[in-house]
Amino acid sequence: MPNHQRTIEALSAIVGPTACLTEPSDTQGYTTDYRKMYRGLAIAVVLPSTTDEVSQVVTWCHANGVKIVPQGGNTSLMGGSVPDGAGDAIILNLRRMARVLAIDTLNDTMTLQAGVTLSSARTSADQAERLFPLRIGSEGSCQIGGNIATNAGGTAVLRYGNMRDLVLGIEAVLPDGQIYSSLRGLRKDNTGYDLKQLFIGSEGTLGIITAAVLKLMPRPQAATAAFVAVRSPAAAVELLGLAKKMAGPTVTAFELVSSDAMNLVCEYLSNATPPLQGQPAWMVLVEFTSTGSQDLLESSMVQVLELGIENGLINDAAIASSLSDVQAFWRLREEISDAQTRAGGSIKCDVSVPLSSIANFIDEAYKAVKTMAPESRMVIYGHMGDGNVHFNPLRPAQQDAKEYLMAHYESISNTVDGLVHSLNGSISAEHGIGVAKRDDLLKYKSSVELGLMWQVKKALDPQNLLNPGKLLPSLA
Ligand code: FAD
Ligand code: S2G
Ligand code: ZN
Repeated sequence: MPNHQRTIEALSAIVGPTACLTEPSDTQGYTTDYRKMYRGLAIAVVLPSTTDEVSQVVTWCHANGVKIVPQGGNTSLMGGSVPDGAGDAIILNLRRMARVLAIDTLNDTMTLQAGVTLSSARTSADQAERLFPLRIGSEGSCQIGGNIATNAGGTAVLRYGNMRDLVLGIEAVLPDGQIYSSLRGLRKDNTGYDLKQLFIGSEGTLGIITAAVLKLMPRPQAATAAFVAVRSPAAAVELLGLAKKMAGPTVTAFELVSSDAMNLVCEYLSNATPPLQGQPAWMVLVEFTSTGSQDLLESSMVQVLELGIENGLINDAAIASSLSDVQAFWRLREEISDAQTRAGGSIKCDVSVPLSSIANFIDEAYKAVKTMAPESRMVIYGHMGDGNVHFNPLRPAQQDAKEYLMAHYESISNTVDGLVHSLNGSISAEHGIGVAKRDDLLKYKSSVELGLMWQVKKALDPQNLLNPGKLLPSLA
Protein backbone atom coordinates (compact mmCIF):
# COMPACT_ATOMS: atom_id res chain seq x y z
CA MET A 1 0.00 0.00 0.00
CA PRO A 2 1.43 3.44 -0.95
CA ASN A 3 2.36 5.99 1.67
CA HIS A 4 -0.45 8.34 2.59
CA GLN A 5 1.17 11.38 1.01
CA ARG A 6 1.27 9.65 -2.36
CA THR A 7 -2.40 8.70 -1.98
CA ILE A 8 -3.34 12.28 -1.12
CA GLU A 9 -1.43 13.66 -4.10
CA ALA A 10 -2.91 11.13 -6.53
CA LEU A 11 -6.50 11.68 -5.34
CA SER A 12 -6.13 15.47 -5.19
CA ALA A 13 -5.03 15.34 -8.81
CA ILE A 14 -8.36 13.66 -9.63
CA VAL A 15 -10.86 15.67 -7.56
CA GLY A 16 -8.87 18.87 -7.05
CA PRO A 17 -6.94 19.86 -3.89
CA THR A 18 -9.91 21.60 -2.23
CA ALA A 19 -11.97 18.41 -2.55
CA CYS A 20 -9.39 16.24 -0.80
CA LEU A 21 -9.54 17.15 2.91
CA THR A 22 -6.73 16.12 5.25
CA GLU A 23 -6.71 18.69 8.09
CA PRO A 24 -8.33 17.23 11.26
CA SER A 25 -10.37 20.43 11.60
CA ASP A 26 -11.84 19.67 8.15
CA THR A 27 -12.22 15.92 8.53
CA GLN A 28 -13.54 15.46 12.08
CA GLY A 29 -17.19 15.88 11.06
CA TYR A 30 -16.72 12.98 8.65
CA THR A 31 -14.71 10.65 10.90
CA THR A 32 -17.09 10.65 13.90
CA ASP A 33 -20.51 9.04 13.64
CA TYR A 34 -23.83 10.70 14.40
CA ARG A 35 -24.13 9.21 17.88
CA LYS A 36 -20.47 10.05 18.69
CA MET A 37 -19.97 6.36 19.47
CA TYR A 38 -17.51 5.60 16.67
CA ARG A 39 -14.52 7.89 16.07
CA GLY A 40 -12.18 6.86 13.25
CA LEU A 41 -9.22 8.18 11.28
CA ALA A 42 -8.99 8.78 7.54
CA ILE A 43 -6.08 9.33 5.16
CA ALA A 44 -8.32 11.93 3.53
CA VAL A 45 -11.95 12.81 2.93
CA VAL A 46 -12.44 12.80 -0.83
CA LEU A 47 -15.35 14.74 -2.33
CA PRO A 48 -15.80 13.84 -6.01
CA SER A 49 -18.17 15.88 -8.15
CA THR A 50 -18.87 13.39 -10.94
CA THR A 51 -19.32 9.65 -11.43
CA ASP A 52 -16.20 9.69 -13.55
CA GLU A 53 -14.18 11.17 -10.70
CA VAL A 54 -15.56 8.49 -8.37
CA SER A 55 -14.51 5.87 -10.90
CA GLN A 56 -11.00 7.32 -11.21
CA VAL A 57 -10.60 7.49 -7.41
CA VAL A 58 -11.79 3.92 -6.94
CA THR A 59 -9.65 2.66 -9.83
CA TRP A 60 -6.58 4.23 -8.20
CA CYS A 61 -7.45 2.82 -4.77
CA HIS A 62 -8.10 -0.60 -6.28
CA ALA A 63 -4.73 -0.55 -8.07
CA ASN A 64 -2.93 0.55 -4.91
CA GLY A 65 -4.87 -1.41 -2.26
CA VAL A 66 -6.31 1.63 -0.47
CA LYS A 67 -9.51 1.06 1.57
CA ILE A 68 -12.57 3.23 0.97
CA VAL A 69 -15.46 4.10 3.30
CA PRO A 70 -18.36 5.38 1.18
CA GLN A 71 -20.29 8.07 3.05
CA GLY A 72 -23.50 10.00 2.58
CA GLY A 73 -25.02 12.16 5.31
CA ASN A 74 -23.21 10.24 8.08
CA THR A 75 -26.46 9.65 9.98
CA SER A 76 -25.92 5.89 10.33
CA LEU A 77 -26.82 4.71 13.83
CA MET A 78 -24.80 1.50 13.46
CA GLY A 79 -21.26 2.82 12.94
CA GLY A 80 -21.40 1.95 9.25
CA SER A 81 -20.35 5.29 7.81
CA VAL A 82 -17.00 6.05 9.47
CA PRO A 83 -13.58 4.36 9.27
CA ASP A 84 -11.96 2.54 12.18
CA GLY A 85 -8.94 3.90 14.01
CA ALA A 86 -6.32 2.28 11.74
CA GLY A 87 -6.11 5.43 9.61
CA ASP A 88 -5.56 3.41 6.41
CA ALA A 89 -8.78 4.27 4.58
CA ILE A 90 -10.15 7.24 2.70
CA ILE A 91 -13.69 8.47 3.18
CA LEU A 92 -15.43 9.05 -0.14
CA ASN A 93 -18.37 11.35 0.53
CA LEU A 94 -20.97 12.00 -2.18
CA ARG A 95 -22.19 15.39 -0.95
CA ARG A 96 -20.85 17.30 -3.97
CA MET A 97 -22.88 15.07 -6.30
CA ALA A 98 -26.22 16.63 -5.36
CA ARG A 99 -28.08 17.31 -8.60
CA VAL A 100 -31.59 16.20 -9.54
CA LEU A 101 -30.97 15.09 -13.13
CA ALA A 102 -34.53 14.59 -14.40
CA ILE A 103 -38.14 14.37 -13.27
CA ASP A 104 -40.48 12.53 -15.64
CA THR A 105 -44.06 13.15 -14.50
CA LEU A 106 -45.47 10.80 -17.13
CA ASN A 107 -43.21 7.93 -16.06
CA ASP A 108 -43.51 9.10 -12.42
CA THR A 109 -39.76 8.88 -11.88
CA MET A 110 -36.99 11.12 -10.58
CA THR A 111 -33.38 10.58 -11.63
CA LEU A 112 -30.83 12.12 -9.28
CA GLN A 113 -27.29 11.93 -8.05
CA ALA A 114 -26.58 10.02 -4.84
CA GLY A 115 -25.55 13.08 -2.86
CA VAL A 116 -28.99 14.72 -3.01
CA THR A 117 -30.33 14.87 0.53
CA LEU A 118 -33.64 13.16 1.20
CA SER A 119 -35.31 16.45 2.08
CA SER A 120 -34.15 18.02 -1.23
CA ALA A 121 -35.41 14.99 -3.12
CA ARG A 122 -38.80 15.28 -1.40
CA THR A 123 -38.93 19.01 -2.15
CA SER A 124 -38.08 18.47 -5.83
CA ALA A 125 -40.83 15.87 -6.10
CA ASP A 126 -43.29 18.21 -4.40
CA GLN A 127 -42.43 21.02 -6.83
CA ALA A 128 -43.36 18.63 -9.64
CA GLU A 129 -46.64 17.94 -7.80
CA ARG A 130 -45.54 14.46 -6.88
CA LEU A 131 -44.53 12.69 -3.67
CA PHE A 132 -41.28 10.91 -2.96
CA PRO A 133 -42.56 9.04 0.10
CA LEU A 134 -39.47 7.98 2.08
CA ARG A 135 -39.90 9.80 5.42
CA ILE A 136 -37.25 9.52 8.16
CA GLY A 137 -36.16 11.87 10.92
CA SER A 138 -32.67 12.40 9.45
CA GLU A 139 -33.99 13.67 6.11
CA GLY A 140 -32.20 17.00 6.36
CA SER A 141 -28.78 15.33 6.30
CA CYS A 142 -29.09 11.81 4.94
CA GLN A 143 -28.47 11.36 1.23
CA ILE A 144 -30.32 9.26 -1.33
CA GLY A 145 -27.18 7.15 -1.83
CA GLY A 146 -27.08 6.36 1.88
CA ASN A 147 -30.83 5.69 1.95
CA ILE A 148 -30.34 3.12 -0.81
CA ALA A 149 -27.22 1.62 0.77
CA THR A 150 -29.10 1.11 4.04
CA ASN A 151 -32.47 0.25 2.48
CA ALA A 152 -33.97 2.92 4.73
CA GLY A 153 -37.50 2.55 6.10
CA GLY A 154 -39.19 5.24 8.19
CA THR A 155 -42.76 6.25 8.92
CA ALA A 156 -44.44 5.70 5.55
CA VAL A 157 -43.29 2.14 4.83
CA LEU A 158 -46.77 0.82 5.69
CA ARG A 159 -48.18 2.57 2.61
CA TYR A 160 -45.21 2.93 0.24
CA GLY A 161 -42.62 0.34 1.25
CA ASN A 162 -38.97 0.90 2.13
CA MET A 163 -36.19 2.17 -0.13
CA ARG A 164 -35.92 -1.18 -1.89
CA ASP A 165 -39.50 -0.73 -3.07
CA LEU A 166 -38.86 2.82 -4.30
CA VAL A 167 -35.75 2.31 -6.45
CA LEU A 168 -36.14 1.52 -10.17
CA GLY A 169 -32.49 1.76 -11.14
CA ILE A 170 -29.07 2.74 -9.89
CA GLU A 171 -25.65 3.72 -11.10
CA ALA A 172 -22.76 2.46 -8.98
CA VAL A 173 -18.99 2.35 -9.18
CA LEU A 174 -17.77 -1.19 -8.53
CA PRO A 175 -14.77 -1.94 -6.28
CA ASP A 176 -12.50 -2.14 -9.36
CA GLY A 177 -13.67 1.25 -10.68
CA GLN A 178 -16.02 0.00 -13.42
CA ILE A 179 -19.35 1.82 -13.66
CA TYR A 180 -22.54 -0.26 -13.41
CA SER A 181 -25.61 1.58 -14.64
CA SER A 182 -29.29 0.65 -14.82
CA LEU A 183 -30.79 4.17 -14.88
CA ARG A 184 -33.57 3.20 -17.28
CA GLY A 185 -36.58 3.93 -15.07
CA LEU A 186 -38.40 0.78 -16.12
CA ARG A 187 -40.93 -0.89 -13.84
CA LYS A 188 -40.58 -4.09 -15.83
CA ASP A 189 -37.25 -5.42 -17.10
CA ASN A 190 -36.73 -9.16 -17.05
CA THR A 191 -33.31 -9.41 -18.71
CA GLY A 192 -31.36 -11.47 -16.19
CA TYR A 193 -30.42 -11.04 -12.55
CA ASP A 194 -31.86 -7.89 -10.93
CA LEU A 195 -28.35 -6.62 -10.18
CA LYS A 196 -29.41 -3.31 -8.57
CA GLN A 197 -30.80 -5.33 -5.66
CA LEU A 198 -27.25 -6.36 -4.72
CA PHE A 199 -26.39 -2.76 -3.90
CA ILE A 200 -29.62 -1.84 -2.07
CA GLY A 201 -28.93 -2.49 1.61
CA SER A 202 -25.27 -3.40 0.97
CA GLU A 203 -24.04 -0.64 3.31
CA GLY A 204 -21.19 0.48 1.05
CA THR A 205 -19.55 -2.96 0.90
CA LEU A 206 -20.25 -3.86 -2.75
CA GLY A 207 -20.21 -0.60 -4.68
CA ILE A 208 -20.51 3.18 -4.45
CA ILE A 209 -23.96 4.36 -5.52
CA THR A 210 -23.58 7.51 -7.61
CA ALA A 211 -27.10 7.97 -9.03
CA ALA A 212 -30.56 6.45 -8.92
CA VAL A 213 -33.98 6.44 -10.53
CA LEU A 214 -36.69 6.66 -7.89
CA LYS A 215 -40.42 6.07 -8.10
CA LEU A 216 -42.68 9.08 -7.61
CA MET A 217 -46.19 8.78 -6.19
CA PRO A 218 -49.30 10.91 -6.66
CA ARG A 219 -49.12 13.79 -4.18
CA PRO A 220 -51.88 13.42 -1.54
CA GLN A 221 -54.36 16.32 -1.39
CA ALA A 222 -55.87 15.29 1.95
CA ALA A 223 -54.32 14.19 5.24
CA THR A 224 -55.65 13.49 8.69
CA ALA A 225 -54.12 12.00 11.81
CA ALA A 226 -55.06 11.01 15.33
CA PHE A 227 -53.20 10.16 18.50
CA VAL A 228 -55.16 7.25 19.96
CA ALA A 229 -54.86 5.77 23.47
CA VAL A 230 -55.12 2.02 22.96
CA ARG A 231 -55.80 -0.53 25.68
CA SER A 232 -52.67 -2.56 24.88
CA PRO A 233 -50.25 -3.37 22.04
CA ALA A 234 -52.59 -6.22 21.12
CA ALA A 235 -55.47 -3.75 20.88
CA ALA A 236 -53.28 -1.59 18.62
CA VAL A 237 -52.76 -4.50 16.24
CA GLU A 238 -56.51 -5.11 16.15
CA LEU A 239 -57.13 -1.42 15.49
CA LEU A 240 -54.70 -1.53 12.57
CA GLY A 241 -56.67 -4.44 11.13
CA LEU A 242 -59.87 -2.40 11.41
CA ALA A 243 -58.25 0.62 9.77
CA LYS A 244 -56.92 -1.43 6.85
CA LYS A 245 -60.35 -3.01 6.38
CA MET A 246 -62.26 0.26 6.48
CA ALA A 247 -59.81 2.81 5.10
CA GLY A 248 -57.76 0.57 2.78
CA PRO A 249 -54.79 2.16 0.99
CA THR A 250 -55.32 5.55 2.65
CA VAL A 251 -53.74 4.09 5.83
CA THR A 252 -50.31 5.70 5.56
CA ALA A 253 -48.70 5.43 9.00
CA PHE A 254 -49.34 3.56 12.24
CA GLU A 255 -46.73 4.48 14.85
CA LEU A 256 -46.78 3.07 18.38
CA VAL A 257 -45.68 5.41 21.20
CA SER A 258 -45.30 4.27 24.82
CA SER A 259 -45.97 6.66 27.71
CA ASP A 260 -42.26 6.80 28.60
CA ALA A 261 -41.47 7.73 24.99
CA MET A 262 -44.08 10.50 25.01
CA ASN A 263 -42.97 11.77 28.42
CA LEU A 264 -39.35 11.84 27.21
CA VAL A 265 -40.07 13.86 24.09
CA CYS A 266 -42.24 16.30 26.06
CA GLU A 267 -39.39 16.66 28.57
CA TYR A 268 -36.85 17.62 25.91
CA LEU A 269 -38.90 19.30 23.21
CA SER A 270 -39.67 22.96 23.79
CA ASN A 271 -43.38 23.85 23.91
CA ALA A 272 -44.45 20.24 23.40
CA THR A 273 -47.66 19.11 25.08
CA PRO A 274 -48.85 15.50 25.28
CA PRO A 275 -51.75 14.99 22.82
CA LEU A 276 -53.80 13.06 25.40
CA GLN A 277 -54.42 13.52 29.11
CA GLY A 278 -53.58 10.96 31.75
CA GLN A 279 -50.35 9.61 30.22
CA PRO A 280 -51.89 6.55 28.54
CA ALA A 281 -49.52 3.56 28.65
CA TRP A 282 -49.87 2.97 24.91
CA MET A 283 -50.70 5.37 22.10
CA VAL A 284 -50.71 5.08 18.35
CA LEU A 285 -50.25 7.87 15.84
CA VAL A 286 -52.52 6.94 12.95
CA GLU A 287 -52.30 8.85 9.65
CA PHE A 288 -54.55 8.60 6.62
CA THR A 289 -53.73 10.42 3.37
CA SER A 290 -55.42 10.42 -0.02
CA THR A 291 -55.69 12.24 -3.33
CA GLY A 292 -59.44 12.53 -2.66
CA SER A 293 -61.53 14.84 -0.48
CA GLN A 294 -60.48 15.96 2.99
CA ASP A 295 -64.02 15.55 4.33
CA LEU A 296 -64.27 11.94 3.17
CA LEU A 297 -60.92 11.15 4.73
CA GLU A 298 -61.81 12.73 8.05
CA SER A 299 -65.13 10.91 8.24
CA SER A 300 -63.33 7.66 7.49
CA MET A 301 -60.97 8.35 10.42
CA VAL A 302 -63.94 9.05 12.71
CA GLN A 303 -65.65 5.82 11.60
CA VAL A 304 -62.54 3.74 12.33
CA LEU A 305 -62.07 5.29 15.77
CA GLU A 306 -65.75 4.91 16.65
CA LEU A 307 -65.58 1.22 15.75
CA GLY A 308 -62.37 0.94 17.77
CA ILE A 309 -64.19 2.37 20.80
CA GLU A 310 -67.17 0.06 20.23
CA ASN A 311 -64.78 -2.91 20.13
CA GLY A 312 -63.10 -1.82 23.38
CA LEU A 313 -59.74 -1.18 21.70
CA ILE A 314 -59.57 2.56 22.29
CA ASN A 315 -59.77 4.55 25.55
CA ASP A 316 -59.30 8.05 24.12
CA ALA A 317 -58.35 9.85 20.92
CA ALA A 318 -57.24 13.28 19.75
CA ILE A 319 -58.06 13.86 16.09
CA ALA A 320 -56.14 16.54 14.20
CA SER A 321 -58.45 19.39 13.25
CA SER A 322 -56.00 21.05 10.87
CA LEU A 323 -52.81 20.43 8.90
CA SER A 324 -50.86 22.21 11.66
CA ASP A 325 -52.27 19.69 14.14
CA VAL A 326 -51.08 16.86 11.90
CA GLN A 327 -47.65 18.49 11.76
CA ALA A 328 -47.59 18.97 15.54
CA PHE A 329 -48.42 15.28 16.04
CA TRP A 330 -45.58 14.29 13.70
CA ARG A 331 -43.15 16.61 15.45
CA LEU A 332 -43.82 14.76 18.73
CA ARG A 333 -43.21 11.43 17.00
CA GLU A 334 -40.13 12.41 14.98
CA GLU A 335 -38.34 14.06 17.92
CA ILE A 336 -38.35 10.92 20.07
CA SER A 337 -35.07 9.85 18.48
CA ASP A 338 -33.14 12.98 19.34
CA ALA A 339 -34.72 13.12 22.81
CA GLN A 340 -32.99 9.82 23.57
CA THR A 341 -29.66 11.23 22.39
CA ARG A 342 -30.15 14.26 24.63
CA ALA A 343 -30.97 11.95 27.55
CA GLY A 344 -27.57 10.31 27.11
CA GLY A 345 -28.50 7.54 24.70
CA SER A 346 -30.70 4.46 24.94
CA ILE A 347 -30.21 0.75 24.37
CA LYS A 348 -31.32 0.71 20.75
CA CYS A 349 -33.18 -2.37 19.62
CA ASP A 350 -34.49 -1.69 16.09
CA VAL A 351 -36.36 -4.96 15.71
CA SER A 352 -39.13 -6.50 13.65
CA VAL A 353 -41.32 -9.55 14.09
CA PRO A 354 -44.37 -10.78 12.16
CA LEU A 355 -47.24 -8.39 12.97
CA SER A 356 -49.13 -11.32 14.52
CA SER A 357 -46.34 -11.65 17.13
CA ILE A 358 -45.57 -8.01 17.88
CA ALA A 359 -47.89 -7.66 20.86
CA ASN A 360 -46.53 -10.82 22.44
CA PHE A 361 -42.97 -9.63 21.74
CA ILE A 362 -43.57 -6.26 23.38
CA ASP A 363 -45.19 -7.83 26.44
CA GLU A 364 -42.45 -10.44 26.88
CA ALA A 365 -39.56 -8.05 26.23
CA TYR A 366 -41.10 -5.45 28.53
CA LYS A 367 -41.31 -7.96 31.39
CA ALA A 368 -37.77 -9.23 30.75
CA VAL A 369 -36.24 -5.73 30.80
CA LYS A 370 -38.18 -4.74 33.90
CA THR A 371 -36.80 -7.84 35.62
CA MET A 372 -33.21 -7.04 34.55
CA ALA A 373 -33.28 -3.28 35.12
CA PRO A 374 -36.54 -2.39 36.92
CA GLU A 375 -35.95 1.38 36.90
CA SER A 376 -35.53 1.58 33.10
CA ARG A 377 -37.70 3.99 31.18
CA MET A 378 -39.43 1.96 28.51
CA VAL A 379 -39.00 4.08 25.38
CA ILE A 380 -40.88 1.90 22.91
CA TYR A 381 -42.09 3.46 19.69
CA GLY A 382 -42.14 3.33 15.93
CA HIS A 383 -43.39 1.61 12.88
CA MET A 384 -45.73 -0.98 14.37
CA GLY A 385 -47.63 -1.23 11.09
CA ASP A 386 -44.54 -2.84 9.54
CA GLY A 387 -43.96 -5.14 12.54
CA ASN A 388 -41.00 -2.88 13.45
CA VAL A 389 -40.60 -1.15 16.81
CA HIS A 390 -37.73 0.76 18.37
CA PHE A 391 -37.55 -1.02 21.70
CA ASN A 392 -35.08 1.36 23.33
CA PRO A 393 -34.80 1.04 27.14
CA LEU A 394 -33.39 4.21 28.69
CA ARG A 395 -31.74 5.05 32.01
CA PRO A 396 -33.93 6.17 34.91
CA ALA A 397 -33.82 9.96 35.21
CA GLN A 398 -31.71 9.85 38.33
CA GLN A 399 -29.03 7.47 36.94
CA ASP A 400 -25.94 8.44 34.95
CA ALA A 401 -26.38 7.45 31.27
CA LYS A 402 -22.95 5.87 30.81
CA GLU A 403 -23.34 3.85 34.00
CA TYR A 404 -26.73 2.53 32.90
CA LEU A 405 -25.53 1.66 29.40
CA MET A 406 -22.37 -0.02 30.71
CA ALA A 407 -24.39 -2.07 33.17
CA HIS A 408 -27.20 -3.15 30.87
CA TYR A 409 -26.52 -2.61 27.13
CA GLU A 410 -25.18 -6.05 26.33
CA SER A 411 -27.51 -8.14 28.52
CA ILE A 412 -30.65 -6.27 27.49
CA SER A 413 -29.91 -6.20 23.76
CA ASN A 414 -28.96 -9.90 23.86
CA THR A 415 -32.20 -10.72 25.68
CA VAL A 416 -34.32 -8.65 23.28
CA ASP A 417 -32.54 -10.04 20.19
CA GLY A 418 -32.91 -13.58 21.49
CA LEU A 419 -36.64 -13.09 21.97
CA VAL A 420 -36.97 -11.52 18.50
CA HIS A 421 -35.12 -14.45 16.96
CA SER A 422 -37.37 -16.94 18.74
CA LEU A 423 -40.33 -15.17 17.11
CA ASN A 424 -38.77 -15.39 13.61
CA GLY A 425 -37.96 -11.71 13.72
CA SER A 426 -35.02 -9.53 12.65
CA ILE A 427 -32.45 -7.96 14.96
CA SER A 428 -32.22 -4.99 12.58
CA ALA A 429 -35.42 -3.93 10.86
CA GLU A 430 -34.28 -0.76 9.15
CA HIS A 431 -30.99 0.72 10.47
CA GLY A 432 -28.77 -2.01 9.06
CA ILE A 433 -25.80 -3.74 10.65
CA GLY A 434 -22.71 -1.51 10.33
CA VAL A 435 -20.28 -2.39 13.09
CA ALA A 436 -22.80 -2.33 15.94
CA LYS A 437 -24.63 -5.53 15.00
CA ARG A 438 -21.99 -7.18 12.79
CA ASP A 439 -20.91 -9.96 15.16
CA ASP A 440 -24.48 -10.61 16.31
CA LEU A 441 -25.11 -11.93 12.79
CA LEU A 442 -23.02 -14.97 13.73
CA LYS A 443 -25.79 -15.87 16.19
CA TYR A 444 -28.80 -15.07 14.07
CA LYS A 445 -27.89 -15.75 10.42
CA SER A 446 -27.38 -19.29 9.15
CA SER A 447 -23.94 -20.35 7.95
CA VAL A 448 -25.47 -20.70 4.47
CA GLU A 449 -26.63 -17.05 4.52
CA LEU A 450 -23.31 -15.77 5.87
CA GLY A 451 -21.38 -17.92 3.42
CA LEU A 452 -23.43 -16.68 0.50
CA MET A 453 -22.99 -13.04 1.55
CA TRP A 454 -19.21 -13.56 1.71
CA GLN A 455 -19.24 -15.26 -1.72
CA VAL A 456 -20.95 -12.21 -3.21
CA LYS A 457 -18.54 -9.88 -1.40
CA LYS A 458 -15.49 -11.82 -2.62
CA ALA A 459 -16.81 -11.91 -6.18
CA LEU A 460 -17.13 -8.12 -6.35
CA ASP A 461 -14.50 -6.96 -3.86
CA PRO A 462 -11.84 -9.69 -3.49
CA GLN A 463 -9.38 -7.24 -1.89
CA ASN A 464 -12.08 -6.25 0.69
CA LEU A 465 -11.39 -2.56 0.08
CA LEU A 466 -14.96 -1.25 0.24
CA ASN A 467 -16.08 -0.50 3.79
CA PRO A 468 -14.07 -3.35 5.31
CA GLY A 469 -15.19 -4.52 8.77
CA LYS A 470 -18.80 -3.42 8.23
CA LEU A 471 -21.87 -5.64 7.93
CA LEU A 472 -20.04 -8.94 7.36
CA PRO A 473 -18.70 -10.78 10.44
CA SER A 474 -15.44 -12.58 9.85
CA LEU A 475 -16.03 -16.31 9.65
CA ALA A 476 -13.58 -18.56 11.52
P1 FAD B 1 -24.41 7.30 5.94
O1 FAD B 1 -24.73 7.31 7.38
O2 FAD B 1 -23.42 8.27 5.43
O3 FAD B 1 -23.95 5.81 5.52
C1 FAD B 1 -24.76 4.72 5.89
C2 FAD B 1 -24.20 3.46 5.21
O4 FAD B 1 -24.38 3.57 3.79
C3 FAD B 1 -22.70 3.25 5.42
O5 FAD B 1 -22.43 1.88 5.47
C4 FAD B 1 -22.08 3.88 4.19
O6 FAD B 1 -20.85 3.28 3.87
C5 FAD B 1 -23.12 3.58 3.14
N1 FAD B 1 -23.23 4.59 2.08
C6 FAD B 1 -23.55 5.90 2.23
N2 FAD B 1 -23.62 6.51 1.02
C7 FAD B 1 -23.34 5.54 0.10
C8 FAD B 1 -23.25 5.52 -1.33
N3 FAD B 1 -23.48 6.60 -2.06
N4 FAD B 1 -22.93 4.35 -1.94
C9 FAD B 1 -22.70 3.22 -1.22
N5 FAD B 1 -22.75 3.19 0.14
C10 FAD B 1 -23.09 4.33 0.78
N6 FAD B 1 -33.19 4.98 9.34
C11 FAD B 1 -34.34 4.35 8.94
O7 FAD B 1 -34.29 3.41 8.14
N7 FAD B 1 -35.57 4.76 9.41
C12 FAD B 1 -35.72 5.81 10.25
O8 FAD B 1 -36.83 6.14 10.66
C13 FAD B 1 -34.54 6.50 10.66
N8 FAD B 1 -34.64 7.57 11.47
C14 FAD B 1 -33.49 8.22 11.85
C15 FAD B 1 -33.60 9.35 12.67
C16 FAD B 1 -32.45 10.02 13.06
C17 FAD B 1 -32.57 11.24 13.93
C18 FAD B 1 -31.17 9.56 12.66
C19 FAD B 1 -29.92 10.27 13.07
C20 FAD B 1 -31.05 8.44 11.84
C21 FAD B 1 -32.20 7.77 11.44
N9 FAD B 1 -32.13 6.66 10.58
C22 FAD B 1 -33.28 6.02 10.19
C23 FAD B 1 -30.80 6.10 10.19
C24 FAD B 1 -30.13 6.76 8.96
O9 FAD B 1 -30.55 8.09 8.80
C25 FAD B 1 -30.43 5.98 7.68
O10 FAD B 1 -29.81 4.72 7.74
C26 FAD B 1 -29.99 6.70 6.39
O11 FAD B 1 -30.47 5.98 5.28
C27 FAD B 1 -28.49 6.85 6.27
O12 FAD B 1 -28.23 7.74 5.18
P2 FAD B 1 -26.86 8.57 5.12
O13 FAD B 1 -26.80 9.26 3.81
O14 FAD B 1 -26.71 9.38 6.36
O15 FAD B 1 -25.76 7.40 5.10
C1 S2G C 1 -37.17 6.45 14.24
C2 S2G C 1 -34.74 6.67 14.79
C3 S2G C 1 -33.59 5.99 15.40
C4 S2G C 1 -33.72 5.70 16.87
O1 S2G C 1 -37.31 7.50 14.86
O2 S2G C 1 -38.01 5.90 13.54
O3 S2G C 1 -35.55 4.97 13.27
O4 S2G C 1 -33.76 4.54 17.25
C5 S2G C 1 -35.85 5.73 14.41
O5 S2G C 1 -33.76 6.65 17.62
ZN1 ZN D 1 -37.40 4.12 12.63
